[in-house]
Amino acid sequence: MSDYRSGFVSIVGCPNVGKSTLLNKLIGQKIAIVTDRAQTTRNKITGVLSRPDYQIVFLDTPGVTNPKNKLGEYMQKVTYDAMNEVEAILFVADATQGVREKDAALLERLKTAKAPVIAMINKTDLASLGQTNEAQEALEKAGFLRTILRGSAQMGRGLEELEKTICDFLTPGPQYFPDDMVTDQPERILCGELIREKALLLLREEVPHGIGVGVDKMERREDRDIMNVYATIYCERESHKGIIIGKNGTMLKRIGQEARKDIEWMLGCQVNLQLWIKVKEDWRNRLGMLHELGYE
Ligand SMILES: Nc1nc2c(ncn2[C@@H]2O[C@H](COP(=O)(O)OP(=O)(O)OP(=O)(O)O)[C@@H](O)[C@H]2O)c(=O)[nH]1
Ligand SMILES: [Mg+2]
Repeated sequence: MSDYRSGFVSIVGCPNVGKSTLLNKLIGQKIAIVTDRAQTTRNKITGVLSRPDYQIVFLDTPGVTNPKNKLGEYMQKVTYDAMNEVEAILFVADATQGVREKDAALLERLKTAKAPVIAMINKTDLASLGQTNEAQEALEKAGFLRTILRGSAQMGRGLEELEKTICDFLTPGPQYFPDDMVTDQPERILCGELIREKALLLLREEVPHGIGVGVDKMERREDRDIMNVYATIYCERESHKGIIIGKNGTMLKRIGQEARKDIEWMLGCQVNLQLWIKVKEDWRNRLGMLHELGYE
Protein backbone atom coordinates (compact mmCIF):
# COMPACT_ATOMS: atom_id res chain seq x y z
CA MET A 1 0.00 0.00 0.00
CA SER A 2 2.36 2.69 -1.19
CA ASP A 3 -0.16 5.53 -1.08
CA TYR A 4 -1.16 4.88 2.54
CA ARG A 5 -1.02 8.06 4.61
CA SER A 6 -1.05 8.81 8.32
CA GLY A 7 -0.44 11.49 10.87
CA PHE A 8 -0.90 12.79 14.39
CA VAL A 9 -3.30 15.66 15.06
CA SER A 10 -3.59 17.31 18.45
CA ILE A 11 -6.86 18.88 19.52
CA VAL A 12 -6.32 21.96 21.66
CA GLY A 13 -8.39 24.79 23.04
CA CYS A 14 -9.70 26.41 26.19
CA PRO A 15 -11.65 24.34 28.73
CA ASN A 16 -15.19 23.27 27.89
CA VAL A 17 -15.17 24.19 24.19
CA GLY A 18 -15.99 20.60 23.20
CA LYS A 19 -12.63 19.00 22.35
CA SER A 20 -13.43 15.63 23.90
CA THR A 21 -16.94 15.58 22.43
CA LEU A 22 -15.34 16.19 19.06
CA LEU A 23 -12.83 13.38 19.57
CA ASN A 24 -15.56 10.91 20.51
CA LYS A 25 -17.66 11.87 17.49
CA LEU A 26 -14.74 11.65 15.08
CA ILE A 27 -13.82 8.20 16.38
CA GLY A 28 -17.43 7.09 16.70
CA GLN A 29 -16.94 5.77 20.20
CA LYS A 30 -16.74 7.26 23.68
CA ILE A 31 -13.11 7.22 24.66
CA ALA A 32 -12.87 10.58 26.43
CA ILE A 33 -15.21 11.63 29.21
CA VAL A 34 -17.34 14.72 28.69
CA THR A 35 -18.98 17.01 31.23
CA ASP A 36 -20.19 20.58 31.40
CA ARG A 37 -17.34 21.29 33.84
CA ALA A 38 -14.17 23.03 32.78
CA GLN A 39 -11.04 20.89 33.08
CA THR A 40 -12.69 17.56 32.59
CA THR A 41 -9.81 16.13 30.57
CA ARG A 42 -6.63 15.78 32.60
CA ASN A 43 -4.42 13.69 30.37
CA LYS A 44 -3.52 13.19 26.75
CA ILE A 45 -6.07 10.88 25.19
CA THR A 46 -5.24 9.10 21.98
CA GLY A 47 -8.09 8.42 19.56
CA VAL A 48 -7.41 6.46 16.38
CA LEU A 49 -9.42 6.91 13.20
CA SER A 50 -8.66 4.15 10.70
CA ARG A 51 -9.80 4.26 7.09
CA PRO A 52 -8.77 1.92 4.27
CA ASP A 53 -6.14 4.31 2.92
CA TYR A 54 -5.24 6.48 5.89
CA GLN A 55 -5.03 6.68 9.68
CA ILE A 56 -5.43 9.80 11.81
CA VAL A 57 -4.19 9.64 15.38
CA PHE A 58 -5.93 12.34 17.38
CA LEU A 59 -4.54 13.59 20.68
CA ASP A 60 -7.21 15.13 22.89
CA THR A 61 -5.70 17.43 25.51
CA PRO A 62 -6.67 19.25 28.72
CA GLY A 63 -8.17 22.69 28.14
CA VAL A 64 -5.56 25.41 28.56
CA THR A 65 -5.89 27.45 31.72
CA ASN A 66 -3.65 28.98 34.38
CA PRO A 67 -2.44 26.19 36.66
CA LYS A 68 -3.42 26.47 40.31
CA ASN A 69 -1.59 23.38 41.54
CA LYS A 70 0.82 20.66 40.43
CA LEU A 71 -1.95 18.74 38.68
CA GLY A 72 -2.74 21.91 36.73
CA GLU A 73 0.91 22.34 35.81
CA TYR A 74 1.00 18.75 34.64
CA MET A 75 -2.13 19.27 32.52
CA GLN A 76 -0.66 22.36 30.91
CA LYS A 77 2.53 20.50 30.08
CA VAL A 78 0.53 17.66 28.53
CA THR A 79 -1.18 20.12 26.20
CA TYR A 80 1.92 22.06 25.25
CA ASP A 81 3.87 18.83 24.64
CA ALA A 82 1.09 17.54 22.40
CA MET A 83 1.62 20.53 20.10
CA ASN A 84 5.03 19.18 19.11
CA GLU A 85 5.75 16.48 16.60
CA VAL A 86 2.29 16.34 15.11
CA GLU A 87 1.28 16.72 11.48
CA ALA A 88 -1.41 19.26 12.31
CA ILE A 89 -3.04 21.05 15.24
CA LEU A 90 -6.78 21.49 15.53
CA PHE A 91 -7.71 24.56 17.56
CA VAL A 92 -11.27 24.39 18.86
CA ALA A 93 -13.31 27.48 19.75
CA ASP A 94 -16.80 27.76 21.22
CA ALA A 95 -19.16 29.70 18.92
CA THR A 96 -21.20 30.98 21.85
CA GLN A 97 -18.09 32.34 23.61
CA GLY A 98 -16.23 33.69 20.61
CA VAL A 99 -12.52 34.41 20.77
CA ARG A 100 -11.96 35.49 24.36
CA GLU A 101 -8.72 36.73 25.85
CA LYS A 102 -7.74 33.21 26.85
CA ASP A 103 -8.47 31.86 23.36
CA ALA A 104 -6.38 34.66 21.89
CA ALA A 105 -3.53 33.87 24.29
CA LEU A 106 -3.49 30.26 23.15
CA LEU A 107 -3.66 31.33 19.51
CA GLU A 108 -0.64 33.54 20.11
CA ARG A 109 1.27 30.50 21.32
CA LEU A 110 0.10 28.44 18.36
CA LYS A 111 1.47 31.04 15.96
CA THR A 112 4.95 29.67 16.53
CA ALA A 113 3.98 26.00 16.38
CA LYS A 114 5.83 24.00 13.75
CA ALA A 115 2.72 22.19 12.56
CA PRO A 116 -0.01 23.83 10.49
CA VAL A 117 -2.99 24.94 12.58
CA ILE A 118 -6.62 24.67 11.55
CA ALA A 119 -9.58 25.92 13.57
CA MET A 120 -13.02 24.56 14.26
CA ILE A 121 -15.76 26.82 15.60
CA ASN A 122 -17.79 24.35 17.62
CA LYS A 123 -21.27 24.48 19.19
CA THR A 124 -22.82 26.30 16.24
CA ASP A 125 -26.09 24.60 17.23
CA LEU A 126 -26.16 26.84 20.32
CA ALA A 127 -24.99 30.05 18.69
CA SER A 128 -26.66 32.60 16.46
CA LEU A 129 -25.26 33.01 12.98
CA GLY A 130 -24.03 36.43 14.09
CA GLN A 131 -22.05 34.91 16.95
CA THR A 132 -20.49 32.31 14.70
CA ASN A 133 -19.57 34.89 12.09
CA GLU A 134 -18.03 37.06 14.77
CA ALA A 135 -15.90 34.15 15.98
CA GLN A 136 -14.88 33.48 12.39
CA GLU A 137 -13.80 37.09 11.84
CA ALA A 138 -11.75 37.10 15.04
CA LEU A 139 -10.05 33.87 14.01
CA GLU A 140 -9.33 35.19 10.52
CA LYS A 141 -7.59 38.16 12.12
CA ALA A 142 -5.11 35.78 13.75
CA GLY A 143 -3.72 35.47 10.26
CA PHE A 144 -2.01 32.10 10.38
CA LEU A 145 -4.85 29.58 10.49
CA ARG A 146 -4.88 27.37 7.39
CA THR A 147 -8.63 26.78 7.45
CA ILE A 148 -11.49 27.81 9.67
CA LEU A 149 -14.37 25.37 9.83
CA ARG A 150 -17.60 25.47 11.75
CA GLY A 151 -19.81 22.77 13.12
CA SER A 152 -21.32 21.03 16.06
CA ALA A 153 -19.57 18.08 17.61
CA GLN A 154 -22.66 17.22 19.58
CA MET A 155 -24.92 17.15 16.52
CA GLY A 156 -22.24 15.59 14.33
CA ARG A 157 -22.27 18.59 11.99
CA GLY A 158 -19.24 19.57 9.96
CA LEU A 159 -17.25 16.49 10.88
CA GLU A 160 -16.92 15.06 7.38
CA GLU A 161 -15.49 18.30 6.14
CA LEU A 162 -13.16 18.41 9.12
CA GLU A 163 -11.88 14.91 8.41
CA LYS A 164 -11.40 15.76 4.75
CA THR A 165 -9.46 18.89 5.67
CA ILE A 166 -7.22 17.01 8.08
CA CYS A 167 -6.51 14.44 5.36
CA ASP A 168 -4.70 17.08 3.36
CA PHE A 169 -2.09 17.27 6.12
CA LEU A 170 -1.38 13.56 6.32
CA THR A 171 1.86 12.32 4.84
CA PRO A 172 2.89 8.95 3.42
CA GLY A 173 3.54 6.92 6.53
CA PRO A 174 2.90 3.78 8.53
CA GLN A 175 -0.28 2.50 10.10
CA TYR A 176 0.55 3.30 13.72
CA PHE A 177 -2.24 1.28 15.32
CA PRO A 178 -4.20 -1.84 14.26
CA ASP A 179 -7.55 -1.20 12.53
CA ASP A 180 -9.64 -2.25 15.50
CA MET A 181 -7.79 -0.16 18.09
CA VAL A 182 -9.54 3.13 18.89
CA THR A 183 -7.45 4.22 21.85
CA ASP A 184 -4.29 3.26 23.67
CA GLN A 185 -5.82 3.82 27.09
CA PRO A 186 -5.95 0.66 29.18
CA GLU A 187 -9.34 -0.56 30.45
CA ARG A 188 -8.32 0.29 34.00
CA ILE A 189 -7.82 3.95 33.11
CA LEU A 190 -11.08 4.09 31.12
CA CYS A 191 -12.98 2.64 34.10
CA GLY A 192 -11.51 5.25 36.43
CA GLU A 193 -12.42 8.00 33.98
CA LEU A 194 -16.02 6.83 33.72
CA ILE A 195 -16.32 6.91 37.50
CA ARG A 196 -14.80 10.39 37.58
CA GLU A 197 -17.23 11.54 34.88
CA LYS A 198 -20.24 10.46 36.92
CA ALA A 199 -18.84 12.13 40.03
CA LEU A 200 -18.25 15.36 38.07
CA LEU A 201 -21.75 15.27 36.64
CA LEU A 202 -23.53 14.50 39.89
CA LEU A 203 -21.56 16.60 42.36
CA ARG A 204 -21.83 20.35 42.54
CA GLU A 205 -19.90 23.21 44.04
CA GLU A 206 -16.22 22.95 44.69
CA VAL A 207 -16.00 19.21 45.24
CA PRO A 208 -15.57 17.90 41.67
CA HIS A 209 -12.25 19.50 40.80
CA GLY A 210 -10.61 17.91 43.81
CA ILE A 211 -11.66 14.42 42.84
CA GLY A 212 -9.31 11.73 41.60
CA VAL A 213 -10.16 8.13 40.86
CA GLY A 214 -7.83 5.15 41.04
CA VAL A 215 -8.88 1.67 39.94
CA ASP A 216 -7.19 -0.64 42.42
CA LYS A 217 -8.04 -3.99 40.90
CA MET A 218 -10.05 -5.57 38.10
CA GLU A 219 -10.65 -9.31 38.18
CA ARG A 220 -12.90 -11.54 36.15
CA ARG A 221 -14.87 -14.01 38.25
CA GLU A 222 -14.13 -17.50 37.04
CA ASP A 223 -17.55 -18.99 37.70
CA ARG A 224 -19.50 -16.40 35.71
CA ASP A 225 -18.92 -13.70 33.13
CA ILE A 226 -18.67 -10.94 35.74
CA MET A 227 -15.88 -8.43 36.24
CA ASN A 228 -15.15 -7.24 39.76
CA VAL A 229 -13.89 -3.66 39.70
CA TYR A 230 -12.46 -2.10 42.87
CA ALA A 231 -11.89 1.65 42.78
CA THR A 232 -11.09 4.48 45.16
CA ILE A 233 -12.38 8.02 44.86
CA TYR A 234 -9.94 10.51 46.36
CA CYS A 235 -11.07 13.87 47.65
CA GLU A 236 -9.35 16.68 49.50
CA ARG A 237 -11.45 17.22 52.62
CA GLU A 238 -13.42 15.27 55.17
CA SER A 239 -16.42 17.49 54.40
CA HIS A 240 -16.14 16.58 50.70
CA LYS A 241 -16.15 12.93 51.63
CA GLY A 242 -19.49 13.46 53.32
CA ILE A 243 -20.91 15.13 50.22
CA ILE A 244 -19.68 12.34 47.96
CA ILE A 245 -21.24 9.69 50.20
CA GLY A 246 -24.44 11.71 50.48
CA LYS A 247 -27.38 11.24 52.78
CA ASN A 248 -27.60 7.56 53.72
CA GLY A 249 -25.02 6.83 51.02
CA THR A 250 -27.35 7.84 48.20
CA MET A 251 -24.85 9.95 46.25
CA LEU A 252 -22.13 7.30 46.23
CA LYS A 253 -24.72 4.75 45.22
CA ARG A 254 -25.82 6.88 42.25
CA ILE A 255 -22.25 7.49 41.12
CA GLY A 256 -21.64 3.75 41.34
CA GLN A 257 -24.81 2.77 39.50
CA GLU A 258 -24.27 5.18 36.63
CA ALA A 259 -20.58 4.36 36.28
CA ARG A 260 -21.34 0.63 36.38
CA LYS A 261 -23.75 0.91 33.45
CA ASP A 262 -21.12 2.61 31.30
CA ILE A 263 -18.37 0.22 32.36
CA GLU A 264 -20.57 -2.76 31.52
CA TRP A 265 -21.22 -1.27 28.10
CA MET A 266 -17.52 -0.75 27.55
CA LEU A 267 -16.39 -4.17 28.78
CA GLY A 268 -19.36 -6.06 27.34
CA CYS A 269 -19.93 -8.03 30.52
CA GLN A 270 -21.65 -7.71 33.87
CA VAL A 271 -19.74 -5.61 36.38
CA ASN A 272 -19.63 -5.62 40.14
CA LEU A 273 -18.30 -2.18 41.11
CA GLN A 274 -16.97 -1.54 44.60
CA LEU A 275 -16.19 2.07 45.45
CA TRP A 276 -14.21 3.44 48.37
CA ILE A 277 -13.60 7.06 49.33
CA LYS A 278 -10.38 8.36 50.79
CA VAL A 279 -9.40 11.82 51.93
CA LYS A 280 -5.95 12.91 50.73
CA GLU A 281 -5.44 16.51 51.67
CA ASP A 282 -4.02 18.64 48.90
CA TRP A 283 -3.37 15.58 46.74
CA ARG A 284 -3.26 17.73 43.61
CA ASN A 285 0.05 19.09 44.89
CA ARG A 286 1.50 15.72 45.89
CA LEU A 287 3.68 14.10 43.28
CA GLY A 288 3.28 10.61 44.71
CA MET A 289 -0.50 10.79 44.43
CA LEU A 290 -0.33 12.31 40.95
CA HIS A 291 1.83 9.41 39.80
CA GLU A 292 -0.46 6.90 41.43
CA LEU A 293 -3.43 8.30 39.53
CA GLY A 294 -1.63 8.24 36.20
CA TYR A 295 -0.70 11.90 35.96
CA GLU A 296 3.00 11.51 35.26
N1 LIG B 1 -24.77 22.10 22.30
C1 LIG B 1 -23.54 21.63 22.16
N2 LIG B 1 -22.85 21.25 23.24
C2 LIG B 1 -21.62 20.77 23.07
C3 LIG B 1 -21.00 20.64 21.79
N3 LIG B 1 -19.77 20.14 21.97
C4 LIG B 1 -19.62 19.95 23.29
N4 LIG B 1 -20.70 20.32 23.97
C5 LIG B 1 -20.92 20.31 25.43
O1 LIG B 1 -19.94 21.16 26.02
C6 LIG B 1 -19.50 20.65 27.28
C7 LIG B 1 -18.02 20.48 27.29
O2 LIG B 1 -17.66 19.44 26.40
P1 LIG B 1 -16.26 18.68 26.48
O3 LIG B 1 -16.15 17.84 25.26
O4 LIG B 1 -16.08 18.01 27.80
O5 LIG B 1 -15.26 19.93 26.39
P2 LIG B 1 -13.67 19.93 26.47
O6 LIG B 1 -13.19 21.00 25.56
O7 LIG B 1 -13.13 18.58 26.22
O8 LIG B 1 -13.42 20.38 27.97
P3 LIG B 1 -12.10 20.14 28.91
O9 LIG B 1 -11.76 18.70 28.87
O10 LIG B 1 -12.57 20.57 30.24
O11 LIG B 1 -11.02 21.02 28.36
C8 LIG B 1 -20.30 19.34 27.47
O12 LIG B 1 -21.43 19.62 28.26
C9 LIG B 1 -20.69 18.95 26.07
O13 LIG B 1 -21.86 18.17 26.02
C10 LIG B 1 -21.77 21.06 20.65
O14 LIG B 1 -21.34 20.99 19.49
N5 LIG B 1 -23.03 21.54 20.90
MG1 LIG C 1 -12.01 17.33 27.37
